[in-house]
Amino acid sequence: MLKDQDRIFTNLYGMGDRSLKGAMARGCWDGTGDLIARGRDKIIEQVKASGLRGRGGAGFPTGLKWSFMPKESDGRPSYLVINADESEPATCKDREIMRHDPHTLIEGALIAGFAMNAHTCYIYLRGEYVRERESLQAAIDACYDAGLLGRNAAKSGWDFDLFLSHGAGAYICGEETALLESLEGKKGMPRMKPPFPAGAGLYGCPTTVNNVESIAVVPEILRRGAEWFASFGRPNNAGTKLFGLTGHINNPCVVEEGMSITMRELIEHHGGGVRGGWDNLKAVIPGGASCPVLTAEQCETAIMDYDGMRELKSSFGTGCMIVMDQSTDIIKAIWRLSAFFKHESCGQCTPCREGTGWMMRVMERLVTGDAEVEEIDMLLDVTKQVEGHTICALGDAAAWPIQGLIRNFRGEIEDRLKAKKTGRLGALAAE
Ligand code: L3W
Ligand code: SF4
Repeated sequence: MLKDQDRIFTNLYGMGDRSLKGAMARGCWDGTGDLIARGRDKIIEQVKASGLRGRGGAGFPTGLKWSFMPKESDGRPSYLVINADESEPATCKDREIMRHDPHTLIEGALIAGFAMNAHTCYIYLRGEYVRERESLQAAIDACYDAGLLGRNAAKSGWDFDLFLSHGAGAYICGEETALLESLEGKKGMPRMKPPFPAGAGLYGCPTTVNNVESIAVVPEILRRGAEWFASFGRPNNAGTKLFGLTGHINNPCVVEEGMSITMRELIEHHGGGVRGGWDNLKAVIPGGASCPVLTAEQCETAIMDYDGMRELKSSFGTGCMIVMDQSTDIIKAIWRLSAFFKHESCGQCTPCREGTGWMMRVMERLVTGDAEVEEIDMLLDVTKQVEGHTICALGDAAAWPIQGLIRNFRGEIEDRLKAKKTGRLGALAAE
């Protein structure tokens, strides 16, 4: 278990004064100018050495991403964009940072902006995050008043402006290039990659898009040292991490722990256990709607990190899980995700626009038991036609949960279809 003194996010251990004064009392903004004085290369080197990987879902190495930005300006400005469009079902970890610890994010933005030669940063907020906007805006205003933002920010010699931009409720705007389109005032539709944002991002200029948590941990990494951060978790899976626990557990929460903690430890120690006890566990979606669902047996020893989830043919995603007990209709639960992805598809590429609808409709027939058994493989085939054939990851995200369901719960699907044929479906539901 992580010790309190190793937790970065203060709200989790009861020191939640979010004012600038409160943040400073906790060590935030302490010697920020000195951290920046270490220089661009040194900062990026330390972020690389810390092993920090992007906390938004893809886990791309943060220091490496920063190093893609041009060191010198070619006449175009560079931008830092913080992805606060936290819309993944069951994911609400960044919300905690913005509500309770906005200064960790703002200080991180200044340091990251300097490291990437960016004088301007935009934080793109999920449309529903009204209270978070208020909390962040109050913190930003306080920073401007105190000279921590604006000209010669925090006496670092670096001019740095930070603006909030509020989304309008579209999930797809969390995809980094759709987000950039939306920031530019256009419809939030993903762009083809490459070019990656580091080459041509906001207004065609070099841009790095990072998740809130990825940026907010940076000041502490620099203060305490890359080795300190890297000491948590396994190699390739380093650091402390915000985990979200939702669903059929006794104590839904967001908690900071070291990476590579076991799923069982998280659920039992922080989540207060599965409703009805561990033996009542049926399945867990480990890190966001796109992450294939795991069986109770897999969860027994599952390690919550990138490699642990990959070994189970799932993914770590945002680290925010949905726990489901035996009362769950797992086919219906995954159908619900299919309906979500169909609704959120931006519709610009055919495999996703048409495929999400097809997948949802076949899933619907599996839920009611009206499909033929052969349709299970047909559905699997449709997911393969969508996966990897779309502009952005939403197509993959829609395919993976269905693949996980078929891989891990095929027997349950087949039982339902057979039960419908033999008229036993109603009886089964009552069992
Ligand atoms: C330069 C290269 N940059 C990659 C950059 C790229 C991006 C980052 C990761 O999807 C996933 C998605 C969701 N040169 C580069 C390069 N980059 N190669 O690295 O890129 P990528 O394409 O691997 O992922 P992505 O498009 O960012 C994110 C999954 O996360 N997810 C989470 C979703 C929701 C939230 C939320 O609500 N907070 O994050 C959960 O699983 O499905 O697969 O910056 O530019 N050669
Ligand atoms: Fe839009 Fe779906 Fe294509 Fe992504 S995969 S660009 S959401 S249609």
